[in-house]
This record gives sequence, C-alpha cells and structure tokens, in this order.
Amino acid sequence: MSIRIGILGYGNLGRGVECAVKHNPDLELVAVFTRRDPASVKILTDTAKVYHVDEAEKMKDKIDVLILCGGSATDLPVQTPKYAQWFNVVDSFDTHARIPEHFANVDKAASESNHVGIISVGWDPGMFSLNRMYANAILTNGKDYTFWGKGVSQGHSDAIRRIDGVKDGKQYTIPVEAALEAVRSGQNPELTTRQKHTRECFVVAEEGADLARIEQEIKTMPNYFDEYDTTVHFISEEELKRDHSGIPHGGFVIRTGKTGWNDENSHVIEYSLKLDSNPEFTSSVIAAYARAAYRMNQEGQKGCKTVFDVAPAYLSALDGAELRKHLL
Ligand code: API
Repeated sequence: MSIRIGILGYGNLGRGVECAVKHNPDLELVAVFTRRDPASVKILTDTAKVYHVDEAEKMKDKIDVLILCGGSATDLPVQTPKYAQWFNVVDSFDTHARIPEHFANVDKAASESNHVGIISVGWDPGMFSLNRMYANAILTNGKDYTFWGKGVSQGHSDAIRRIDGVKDGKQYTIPVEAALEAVRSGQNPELTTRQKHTRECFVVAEEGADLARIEQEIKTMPNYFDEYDTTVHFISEEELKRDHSGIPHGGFVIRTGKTGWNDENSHVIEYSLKLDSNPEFTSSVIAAYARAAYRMNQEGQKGCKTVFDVAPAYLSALDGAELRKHLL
C-alpha cells in the first residue's frame, strides 16, 4: 500500500512536490488543498482532487502525510502547528532565526495529537544542515563556511512579495567570489554575513506604490536582508516575465579542519549543489522526509523532528538489506 500524500498550497513548491511524488512509486498524491477557488486550480495528477483548505480537517483519515507548501514569513508559523493536530506534517520553514520557536509550537501540537511533524526540510535548512552537522562531528577542530548561489532564494522572494505595494519579485543571492576563493585556498578567513553574500532584488511594484518605502522595507527586513548589502531594482511585470532563467540555486557547505598532535594535517569537507530548479529539488528532499514521517509515526514516534532526528534509512524506499547490499 502506498503512502497517501496531501499537499497544502499549490505554488512553485506545491507543484514541485506533486512532481516529486510522481517520481516515488511508494507515494501517492490524494489531495491538493488551496485557499483559491478549487475549480480554478488545475493539477497534473488525474488520480488526485483539489479541495478548499477548509476541507482539510475532514480528510484526516484519508491522508498519511500532509506536506505544507506555504511561505515561512506568515503561512507556516500558523499552518504547521494547526495541521499537526490532524496529520503527520512536513514543512520547509526556512527562517533560521525563528526555528526554535517554530519547533516548540509544532512539538506541542504534534505530541498532543500523536503525530510526527518534520520541519525545515529542503536543502538549506535541510541537506546543508546535515552536512554542517556531520562535518562538525568529524572535524571537531575546524571552521565552517556556507555559501549560497548564485541563485533565487524562494524564501527571500516570498518575503519581498509580502510587502505592501509589491506585485511580484525575485531575489538573487550572490556569493562574494573572493571570499569563496579564500576559503577554498585554505586561508581560513573570518567572514561576516555581509562579507560572504550580496542580495539583489527585482521588484514589480503596484501602480502608484511608494517605491522609496518599499526599497527601505526590503533593505531593513530582519532575518532576511538587514545583515546584507542589498540592491533593489524596480522592473515591469513584462521584464520579470522575460527572465527565463527559471529558479536556479545551489551552493557549498565547506568545513576545513586539522588533525594530528600538532595540527599538522589539514582536511577539507565540501558538499556542493548545482540546482536548475530550487523548488523541484526542495520538493524532492521533502518527498523523502514525508516517507520518513510516515514510517516514524507508524513505529510510534510523535512530536516535532528536524533532519537531525531522522535516521538516514527512513528516507529511502529501499529496505535495510537492499541498502546494506547496494549502498553501504
Ligand atoms: C539563500 C539561501 C538559500 C535558501 C534556500 C531555500 C529557499 O539566501 O539563497 O528559500 O530557496 N538562504 N530555503
């Protein structure tokens, strides 16, 4: 029997999850929930149906894992604890600074209802976090570096779009090449947030909107832009549409460290991602963690989990014997 999946929110991420489910034969999409008029939302899976979000609770016995595909700025802080009352849930909450409070809220709801809620799944937070953790556990005497991009951060783009007077927007994260080179060449530099990346925003404003105010709100937005040098370009809707670069992203997690009685040997651990589609890759990670959420809950686990709490074997469709034979 396949694991029955629901998707709540059908934007870039929701569509990506639908596609990822198709690539995982043990998962089956049952329902997509939307805030829009369900008749106006066309999905590509003919065996699944679109419902209004208000119908979700009624479907609690028909769905094994509900994947929450809303934004981190305002949707997920409310939705993940709310839906954990009725479902095992997975989200991709990516406001790093607010993860502790989000964890506490989801943990309370999921523990009370005997569900598993896996939060902050994707690549950063997510696969990058795991690689930072493995590298830290192994090279205890060393330094960590995370570089993103060049690419489109969905979290930052979503945050821009929520500003009053903004119709649409796209945010590029740009690594500072000289800083990346200094790390790679083993100089172990001390780098501030500002020295590692710049952020470039392309914004379509509503007619008559106060552009100076929008620019100011972007540049001073806590957790998203205030610690970076940010440039804001106002462009037309047509210009944004003409940008066919898609939603690429990626980056590097690097840890350099030393071993030996006199620190005489150096090591570099590097994990790198080059992604054509940020949302489709994020969704593929989420699909694997949805499988884990279901299995962990079947085994009696409950409460909030992060990628750190999920044993790797839970992610794979292969069983233990197959994993040992082929991948160990
Ligand atoms: C950035 C990184 C990567 C974000 C990855 C993912 C997203 O600023 O580009 O929102 O796309 N924080 N959380």
